[in-house]
Amino acid sequence: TPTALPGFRLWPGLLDAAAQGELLAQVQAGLDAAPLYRPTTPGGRPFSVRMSNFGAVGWVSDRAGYRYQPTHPMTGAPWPAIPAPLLSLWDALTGWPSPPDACLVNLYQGEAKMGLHQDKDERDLTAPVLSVSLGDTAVFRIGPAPDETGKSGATSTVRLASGDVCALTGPARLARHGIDRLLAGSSRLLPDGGRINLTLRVAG
Ligand code: MD3
Ligand code: FE
Repeated sequence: TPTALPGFRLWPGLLDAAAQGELLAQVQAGLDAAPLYRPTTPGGRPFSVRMSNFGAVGWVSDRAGYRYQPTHPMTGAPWPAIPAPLLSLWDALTGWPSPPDACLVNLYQGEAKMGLHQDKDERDLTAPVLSVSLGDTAVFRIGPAPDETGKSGATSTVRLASGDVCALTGPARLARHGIDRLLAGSSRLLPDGGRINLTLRVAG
């Protein structure tokens, strides 16, 4: 189980309904300036998740590969600022000495999912990642990083509900993880249903 995965910490329901609503309003305002779009893999396949970013740099994927860049790939504009409540959470929960410079926004609707992967595109892989979930509950899958021989350990699942916050530090930072599916209709936070995940990183 993930409790046996050192460096994975989960705070279930850390954000109450009021805090979720305030954060969502700030996220929606940011998305007005930096619209969600559907990236493609380097191989040209569209993601089922729609994405945008806040912060000095944002994670993008296209035929040229995965990278962090300072502008929105469709509008060319700089990404909006990271909402203040997220920066406060980062300080309170991670204790990391520098602030995050990237906040990836993932929107899951319907059958959207994210395959097992590792996050390796950030400059400093010792810095934590902090994730905040809003909307429908997701089935999150996580397992240890592959060992020296390339062998991967068993994965297990954890439900991530609206208002849950999790941190990935130390050995969990390179864990394999993904989103299997949503539990449709489990939250009424998003007007059109679905789930928004916000991940804070030190990327640049
Ligand atoms: C474990 N997002 O954006 S959040 C991603 O729900 C990503 O949208 C998922 O995987 C989502 O890269 C999972 C929880 C999470 C985020 C980052 C991690 C778990 C992580 C980085 C390393 C290990
Ligand atoms: Fe990830």
